[in-house]
Amino acid sequence: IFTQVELAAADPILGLTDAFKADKRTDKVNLGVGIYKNEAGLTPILKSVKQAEEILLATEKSKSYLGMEGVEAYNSAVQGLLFGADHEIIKNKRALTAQAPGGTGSLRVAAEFLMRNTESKTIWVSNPTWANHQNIFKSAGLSIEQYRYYKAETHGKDFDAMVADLKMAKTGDLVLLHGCCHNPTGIDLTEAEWHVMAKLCLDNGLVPLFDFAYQGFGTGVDEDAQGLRIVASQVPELIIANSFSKNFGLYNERIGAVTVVADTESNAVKAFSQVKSTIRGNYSNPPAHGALIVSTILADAELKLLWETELTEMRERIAKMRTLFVETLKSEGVSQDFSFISSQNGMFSFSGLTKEQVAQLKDEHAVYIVGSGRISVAGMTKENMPVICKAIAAVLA
Ligand code: PLP
Ligand code: TYF
Repeated sequence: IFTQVELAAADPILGLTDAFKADKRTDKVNLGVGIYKNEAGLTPILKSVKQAEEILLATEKSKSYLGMEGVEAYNSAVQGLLFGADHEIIKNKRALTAQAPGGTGSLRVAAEFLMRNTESKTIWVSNPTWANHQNIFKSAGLSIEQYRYYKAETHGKDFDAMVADLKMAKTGDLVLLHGCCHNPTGIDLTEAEWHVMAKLCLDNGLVPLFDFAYQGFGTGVDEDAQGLRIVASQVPELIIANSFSKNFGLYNERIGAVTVVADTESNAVKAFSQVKSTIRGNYSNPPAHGALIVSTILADAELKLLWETELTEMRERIAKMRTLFVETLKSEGVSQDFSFISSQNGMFSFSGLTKEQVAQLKDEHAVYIVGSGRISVAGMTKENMPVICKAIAAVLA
């Protein structure tokens, strides 16, 4: 049977890591995959996470199965981070949350639940969007449409085009919205634009599906939830898939959650029963460790403060690298204006480099970035910056 199987194309992002690992050059730099590195170029375990793990090691009594929805304390802590404590949605029990394996697993569960149980079978995603979105949604059977988002000429957003395209969406269609730190562009909606988006969804019966993978990497934990909270205050039904891979550095623990917000408590209960059924048919119940780490940290005032401090450190280091990147490009003789990079949010900078230039960076300079021109600023350090900028200057010359 396997003779007929076609070899899969390499993943546009993870395939780069494979190529990078196989590269024998010693001055190579990987700015492809979105993984946070500190000034020493390492991805260490957060201190808050280590301390939570010490507590767990001392107190955990059983490795028995979790329920399909995962750790209860974790799921309510997630709602607190998303909406803010005491939010109307929480008080009225309109939201129910299920722990899931990472943002990817959460998106997949959400998509499959929607596909099987609702009339929402088309999802609108931004052009461009995270390379895995189409893969996840197609696997669940959803049809995909794109809305315009990015304007190459200005290195900015084309909000009018976004609105114009979404006006063509039909009642019940899903709209994928990046909660903050849009991947790959780093360009987010403004407060006023979120209000327009909320009204558009409300007026046209569109259902927002939030992908929230970078809470705390933009401006702050609460600040980054602004868009979600604006939309949730006006649109009665929505879904959120969030991830703690980046903001807790829990990449390989695979920890995230899918949250369903309904107009009433009883509708939330019905929808959630089907979310659980979807989980049962996929992996039955989630692994516990990542959720216990997050809930231990969020339940302890001191640990929570330590986590917030560590998250701020990561965010501020990336911001510094953005500034240094723009400055170093200039000092390496690049005449094009790259100042737009300083105003982008999150881990990535959307450089505007062409496919050919990206290939040249890799082949001639061992600098790896994604084919779209997306550069992981989170992988830059003072040490590798000159190498990176010299290479970019060379391909732009
Ligand atoms: N969504 C976006 C936009 C992402 O960039 C990522 C990871 O890079 C994810 C979701 C999912 O992350 P994970 O499955 O590792 O939690
Ligand atoms: O860099 C990115 O955009 C992501 C990172 O299981 C990633 O693709 C890597 C592995 C994974 C999920 C996300």
